[in-house]
Amino acid sequence: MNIGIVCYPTFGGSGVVATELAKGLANRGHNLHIISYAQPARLDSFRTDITYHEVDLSSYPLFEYPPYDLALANMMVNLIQFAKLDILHVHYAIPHATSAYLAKQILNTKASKVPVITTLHGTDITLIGSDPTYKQVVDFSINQSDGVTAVSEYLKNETYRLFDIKKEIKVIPNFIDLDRFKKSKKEHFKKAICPEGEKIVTHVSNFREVKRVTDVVAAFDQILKNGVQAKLLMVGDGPERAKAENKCRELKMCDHVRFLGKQDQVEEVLSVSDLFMIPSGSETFGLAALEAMSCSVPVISSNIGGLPEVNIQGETGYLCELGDIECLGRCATEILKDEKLHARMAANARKRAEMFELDKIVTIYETYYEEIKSTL
Ligand code: GMT
Repeated sequence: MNIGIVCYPTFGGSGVVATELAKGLANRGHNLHIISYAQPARLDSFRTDITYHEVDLSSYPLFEYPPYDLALANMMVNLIQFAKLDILHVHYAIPHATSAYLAKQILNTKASKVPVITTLHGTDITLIGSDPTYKQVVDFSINQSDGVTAVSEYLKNETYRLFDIKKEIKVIPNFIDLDRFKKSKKEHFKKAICPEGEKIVTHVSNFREVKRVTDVVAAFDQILKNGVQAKLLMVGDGPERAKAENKCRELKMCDHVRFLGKQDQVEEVLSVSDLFMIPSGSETFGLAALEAMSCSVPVISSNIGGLPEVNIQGETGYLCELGDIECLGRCATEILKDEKLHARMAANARKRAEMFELDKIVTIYETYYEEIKSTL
């Protein structure tokens, strides 16, 4: 099949899932076209079976806000016609599903058709998508897609709750490359960070407010106060980083915390980690938790959104109520102090991650493409 994938190019969430899906589909012999406003972070090497198309935003004196949605729709029309796309799969509803609808309308006038599939990822539904500024358009555009998928049961239910969706939403969870995300020996790295053999607690995110990075620092302070020799690795960057840094100054424990910034090879950091902490205020899936689990790292997460579908209470880690720092610190301490418990949870985490294995999930997408194509 010739498959068009539209996504955001950013490091986090939907852009990563879309690009890894494109690679997985290309590995099965499909021809992929990735459309975005910049080269996706995970599209890092040349391949003859994946073509990247950058949406060109011509500037014009009248355009204080250049109309990206229109430029994107125009590119969709061109690719559907000239690259003969069999499927157009858009990731994140805003504005991709809307541009796809417009492209379909234009193609109707040219007696040309392509099925459009929209994958809902998270804030396109739970936050910005349901904001009154966009809600009517998002609702309409999702209903106009030929197929709709969501990355968790939670997100599916939230979409039905927040919008008036007439379509059936299929849950296709996010996935993981088990060969890339596995525990590997990085002893030199561990030794450099923890010369005294301290435990490593890791957090990875884009440091937006929703990630509650100051909760990570506060919970880590509890771990230290509970007598665990440990270091905290904060991976990523974003608007809340300064607050997190201030928090560790305020708690006078900056010597135990390292802010590593954005890291391409996050699996190397996870390989030396003993525990992963993700206390988010909203998370429809929690890909970062799955990446940690795939590297055999137990997870302490908040008990919200799609996280309980990934991190299983008492098996792969623990879940705490939102903002319950005492619980986060206590549960983390329990795992870090008990070697047997840690080993059991680490093994369970990897086993759980195997259920989200890339190839398995790519097959589900492939089958879904065929199913939607056959309904047109
Ligand atoms: O909102 C974000 O953090 C980015 C967002 C995205 O769509 O790019 O992430 C969401 O999608 C990820 C991939 O499906 C999920 O793993 C994240 O849980 C989800 N984030 C939120 O719901 C906050």
